[in-house]
Amino acid sequence: MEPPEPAPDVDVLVVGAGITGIYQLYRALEEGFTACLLEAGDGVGGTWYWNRYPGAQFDSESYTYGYLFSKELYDDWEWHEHFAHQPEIERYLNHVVDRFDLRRHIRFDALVTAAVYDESSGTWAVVATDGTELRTRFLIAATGVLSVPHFPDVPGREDFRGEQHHTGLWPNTPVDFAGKRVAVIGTGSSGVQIIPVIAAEVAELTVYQRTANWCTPLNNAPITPGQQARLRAEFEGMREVLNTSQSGFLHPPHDRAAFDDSKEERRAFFEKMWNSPGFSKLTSNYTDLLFDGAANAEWCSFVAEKIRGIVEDPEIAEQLIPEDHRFGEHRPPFVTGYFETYNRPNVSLVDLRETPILRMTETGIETANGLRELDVIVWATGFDFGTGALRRMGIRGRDSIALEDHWADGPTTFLGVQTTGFPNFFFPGGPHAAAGNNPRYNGDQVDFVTNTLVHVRDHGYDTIEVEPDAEMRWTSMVDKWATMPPSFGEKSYYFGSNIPGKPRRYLLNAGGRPKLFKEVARVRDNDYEAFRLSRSP
Ligand code: NA7
Repeated sequence: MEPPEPAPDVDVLVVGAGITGIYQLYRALEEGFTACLLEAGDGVGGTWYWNRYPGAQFDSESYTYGYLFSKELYDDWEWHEHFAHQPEIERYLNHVVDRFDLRRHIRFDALVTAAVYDESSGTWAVVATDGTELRTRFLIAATGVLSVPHFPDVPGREDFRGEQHHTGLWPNTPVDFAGKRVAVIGTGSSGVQIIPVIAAEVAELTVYQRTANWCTPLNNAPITPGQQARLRAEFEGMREVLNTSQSGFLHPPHDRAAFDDSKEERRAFFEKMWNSPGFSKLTSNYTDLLFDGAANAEWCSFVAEKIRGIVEDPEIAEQLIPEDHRFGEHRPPFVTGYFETYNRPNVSLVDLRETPILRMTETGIETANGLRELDVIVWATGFDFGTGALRRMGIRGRDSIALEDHWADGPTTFLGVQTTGFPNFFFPGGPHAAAGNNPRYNGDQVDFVTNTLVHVRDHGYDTIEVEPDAEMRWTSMVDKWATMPPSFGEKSYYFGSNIPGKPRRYLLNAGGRPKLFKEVARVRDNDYEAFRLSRSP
């Protein structure tokens, strides 16, 4: 007699306790699946667990980033700032996990090292570093797009005898900067958040910048009691906007193109944008900002003028003004007191295009200008975006295909949640989802995945795998929109260009949420014909 098929231990195994994974665990349990979550860290939060560096904070409004699935949850949590800092975010995510009694389903310090599909039973065998060995029917990787820190390959990095920390792997115990000689390498969103916060504490701060970014003010503030009351009263309306808006923000889109306005009107509008919160500079700016080079240049020259007005040393000001890309081509960082930091006598800027890092030594960093001695080095050098974690999890699909081989030329997906050859495997919050306020569209994906699992179960199926033509349709859409306008952002991490040797493929979905909504409706209306559904033998 044949041995019995290996039976799954759980219906759903989620990997990663970030904002997407927590929601996925909640939804799976709510629908009556047995579920377990494996998390590499020793606490919940994902991105908001690992990025605990000084100054780490949202640049989406707190109440638009948090969960919206429960009015009770919304009502019993009060955010203190329009853009919350990491400690408050981590407290919030712990609160959610405890409020919905999710913690008992989570195993911490459990980094997944292998997940192998067994074709005969339609199940996945998953192994993690805590000794976990579990068989699951459905494997859902909610491992995030910004979860594998990137360390540039600088000669001598191991020789440095001081402290070194990556912003995305920040220690749980406080780092003492007082009176130290500190370097920050990288001036993306993380670098420009930490720089102004530690500058007052350190003896000397040296910023190593390769590419200047179009930084604009975050314009954060505490939430006043009156605003708190309005946020409570207007919850339903706000949720409706956030659940349907293209970008997942509350900022209303503008209705005018840049040259519809006179020079004076444009200036006044740009001033208003400069003083508006966070991403509104992108989402509420002139309608042609990203499509008309001349409109973009107008805004950039306004921002450049602002930088010149803040930074006292004209040479440093010029170094801080981007020359090689337009606004919005790279993910725009939002700042508080960043440019002002360069007016401090203990802060200096090294332009790596003029003087690249040659090597690190036991005592510091050496460029063509000589050796700078340091006590602490902060790597704010970004992440292996989009596919980094998925390619490192030991995922083996049908016929033992490795996911990293399947995606050797870049990811191919359907809706950013499934890929051919990997039945019963989903990755909401991964590549090709949408673009904008991340939790909103990742939440859309979790809802889609959960509804799909319910469909599979309720129709008596065991396995689900996307059809190749559906995957091709979605991936072609992603690739097509990625080049509109042509070459826009090609040198950003959105295309994987920050990682040597990584295929240059667009890793977000510039078609955005509207494409996601449309395709989800099509799946539903066509009875899941985008997928092959089957029963185990
Ligand atoms: P980013 O935005 O990828 O920024 C990384 C920074 O590190 C950026 O300034 C890079 O310069 C710099 N970098 C990367 N490699 C090197 C080397 N080899 N030498 C010098 N400088 C280097 O990462 P963040 O952590 O700041 O932000 C990631 C996301 O977190 C952000 O988009 C938000 O969603 C929150 P480059 O531009 O490549 O020349």
